[in-house]
Amino acid sequence: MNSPLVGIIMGSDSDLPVMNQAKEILDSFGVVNEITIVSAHRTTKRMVHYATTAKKRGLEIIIAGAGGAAHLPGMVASLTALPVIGVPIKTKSLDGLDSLLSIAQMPPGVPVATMAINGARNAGILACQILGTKYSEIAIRVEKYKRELESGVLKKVRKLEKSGVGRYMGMP
Ligand code: RP5
Repeated sequence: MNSPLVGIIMGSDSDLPVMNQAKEILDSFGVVNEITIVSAHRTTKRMVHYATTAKKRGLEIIIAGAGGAAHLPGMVASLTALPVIGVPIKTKSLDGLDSLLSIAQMPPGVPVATMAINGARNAGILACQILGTKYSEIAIRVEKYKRELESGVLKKVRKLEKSGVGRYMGMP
């Protein structure tokens, strides 16, 4: 079996329903990945070990999701030269704005490519786009995905223009 190219990590198992969307995208693009829990605050030594050994283990991109005081993506980015894609997880108290700002507002020199709140699906797609610059077979799958997105919308355009708003929306 090929070793994983993308590592998906998250601060808690409560992040899993969102972060699994990144895995689903990577699986559908045929990108070998691994997924696990690494908490910046509760398992700090594990985080340091994961980030500092990631490249040696063959990972090329890390997708990191966290909520609240979401330090995982930034701290991992500080420990590795691999690109880190951050996913702010929606929180109960502040709707994920806390997570978004914690991940996006990185100091100069330590970037994290920050997705939208709960944007794990886009994290998976962005990882494939980055890998596509090196692996042509992944780039071809990304291009096909984009064409499918376009044709899905164009189908709706034709239906809307043909049927009008009322019928399109199923109004009586
Ligand atoms: C963060 O705290 C995790 O990423 C999670 O989003 C949040 C809450 O964690 P749990 O209390 O659900 O384990 O570290």
